[in-house]
Amino acid sequence: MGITSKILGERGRRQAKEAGVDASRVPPGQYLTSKFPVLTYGRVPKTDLSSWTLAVDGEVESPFAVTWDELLAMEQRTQTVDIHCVTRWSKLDTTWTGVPITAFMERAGVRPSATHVLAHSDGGYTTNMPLEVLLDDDVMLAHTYEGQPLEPDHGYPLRLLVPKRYFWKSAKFLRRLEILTADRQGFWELNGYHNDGDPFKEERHWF
Ligand SMILES: Nc1nc2c(c(=O)[nH]1)N[C@H]1C(S)=C(S)[C@@H](COP(=O)(O)O)O[C@H]1N2
Ligand SMILES: [Mo]
Repeated sequence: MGITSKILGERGRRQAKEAGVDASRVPPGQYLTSKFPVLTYGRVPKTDLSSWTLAVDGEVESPFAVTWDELLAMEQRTQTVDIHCVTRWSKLDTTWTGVPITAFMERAGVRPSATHVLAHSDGGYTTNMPLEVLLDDDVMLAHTYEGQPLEPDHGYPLRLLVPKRYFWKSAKFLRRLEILTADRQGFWELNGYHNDGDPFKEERHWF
């Protein structure tokens, strides 16, 4: 852990203590914010729900795509999690509603040879992770934030939510999950961000 992280890490944990929450929830080098900063590379897509689909393909038995109505007819869950951006802000107790990823992936039938996923967004953004990270029980396809549909800037109509990784892995405007037999890096991973991105291990950059 570098000196910057030591100072900022103390800041976030101090903020947590002042707020009366468990300081160990704040990863090293992070500070807490009650704002919701926006980080989008490129433009925010305009989405027509009547033609929108979410596809899963690649190393699965049954590739499929769901329409918006089909997605809303699947199992729904609301959960409250902490999110951590690599630019050092963390936000505690954010509440999201959507489809648990396990419920969605069950229908596809992941082949035993599958190891990784590349998430594809409208506009070309991508991000990768091992299947075991994708299939964690707190990962969801989120369409609602704090009881409201996602704002366009925050990923409308649907984003991946991967609470245990830095927030760049939570692909906004999600359109496709490509299941792979080997790792393939996504947009930020190819541009210097760490492949794994665990905030508690401070896996920010490759260098
Ligand atoms: N499609 C898409 N998803 C994305 C991004 C992006 O540029 N495009 N940025 C990522 C990054 S770097 C972060 S920190 C979060 C930011 O989400 P927010 O704008 O809702 O805070 O979205 C992630 N998902
Ligand atoms: Mo980010």
